[in-house]
Amino acid sequence: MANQTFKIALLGNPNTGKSSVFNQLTGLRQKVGNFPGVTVERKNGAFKLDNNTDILVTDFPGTYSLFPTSLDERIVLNALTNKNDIDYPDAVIYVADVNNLERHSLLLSQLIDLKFPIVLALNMNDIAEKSGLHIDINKLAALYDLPVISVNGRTGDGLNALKNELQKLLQTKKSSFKNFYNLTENEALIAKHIQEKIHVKNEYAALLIAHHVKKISFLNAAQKQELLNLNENYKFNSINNQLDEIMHRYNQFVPIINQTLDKQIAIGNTLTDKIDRIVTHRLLGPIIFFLLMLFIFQAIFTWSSFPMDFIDQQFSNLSFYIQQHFSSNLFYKISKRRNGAWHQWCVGFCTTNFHFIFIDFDFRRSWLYVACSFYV
Ligand SMILES: Nc1nc2c(ncn2[C@@H]2O[C@H](COP(=O)(O)OP(=O)(O)OP(=O)(O)O)[C@@H](O)[C@H]2O)c(=O)[nH]1
Ligand SMILES: [Mg+2]
Repeated sequence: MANQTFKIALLGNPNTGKSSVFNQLTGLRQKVGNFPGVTVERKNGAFKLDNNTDILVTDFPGTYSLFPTSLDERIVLNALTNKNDIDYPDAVIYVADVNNLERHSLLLSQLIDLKFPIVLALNMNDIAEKSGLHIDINKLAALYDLPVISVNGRTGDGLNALKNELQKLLQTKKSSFKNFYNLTENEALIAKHIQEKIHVKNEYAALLIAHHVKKISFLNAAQKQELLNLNENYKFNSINNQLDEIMHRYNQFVPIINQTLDKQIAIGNTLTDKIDRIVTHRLLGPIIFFLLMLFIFQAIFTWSSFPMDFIDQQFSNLSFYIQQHFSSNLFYKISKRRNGAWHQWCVGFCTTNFHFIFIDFDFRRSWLYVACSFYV
């Protein structure tokens, strides 16, 4: 049987552990290059799922959404909306930090609407365990209609299960039945035009192209102008529509995540949660705030005078000492040959500079007073 090769994209928000999972999958066998035409690093690697299945995996830059605000995000958008892109994936491993699942679901919901076959890898479970966070993975898998696997990017736990799910996914090519965003009438009309004009199969991909015409690198100048005219004809307000879409997506996935979260987590049991509960208490909070302010006020206006006076005193002593004893030291002996001019200059230099230091101290103290009075 001939070998099959599939392209896999590792996608997710920044810092979710994509590169760690990439290293675990490829055993650090990676080729580092740049995305075409830009200097953003591109990591490609390869591994075998079995004797007949080769995987080429691309570790994409961290992305918050497919509404790009940075070059990194623009790269991801371009790769995922263009079937001819060298990195266009057959399937996606979506790496999400299980501790921030809500925030990390925005991009996931967009990928689901692009109808990629996706396996969701929930990472950072060790941290979740410590904070008592528990997610019902089966329920999440059922509600998102995706395979969901717990992994640990550092230790490699769960990676075999992830590979098994990936293998099944590549055979079935099944994407989630879920649809997180239904296009408005106007958006659907624009998307339809774009689908016909530049042969885009997926409706949501066409909408993304309408939103970001100028940022899409695979369109030529004439195509861009044509799509910009189309947007104008339909009075397409991209920014407002993006905001509405984000709100709509949150309304869809937040209830799903709430259903899969263990109730204990909603209450919060970490040390930070406990401190938060005390300092934000309706009665205790203002009292703690007042005591804290009193402490700072006291520290600045009363207690600080002890070290300040001490330092002032030490500098005065030093200055006095130099003036008293200078005539017998080496400087004096050297300067005697120059009719005392050198000695006088040294004494002058020391005294003016000590004064300068004192002024500086005073200045700092005054500055502190001004800052504190302003703050209080
Ligand atoms: N505790 C814990 N830390 C992890 C885990 N996986 C990854 N990390 C750490 O998380 C940090 C970020 O990991 P990366 O693999 O660089 O994350 P990334 O998603 O590639 O980050 P970007 O490329 O910047 O988007 C690193 O310090 C990892 O060691 C995990 O399962 N548990
Ligand atoms: Mg990375």
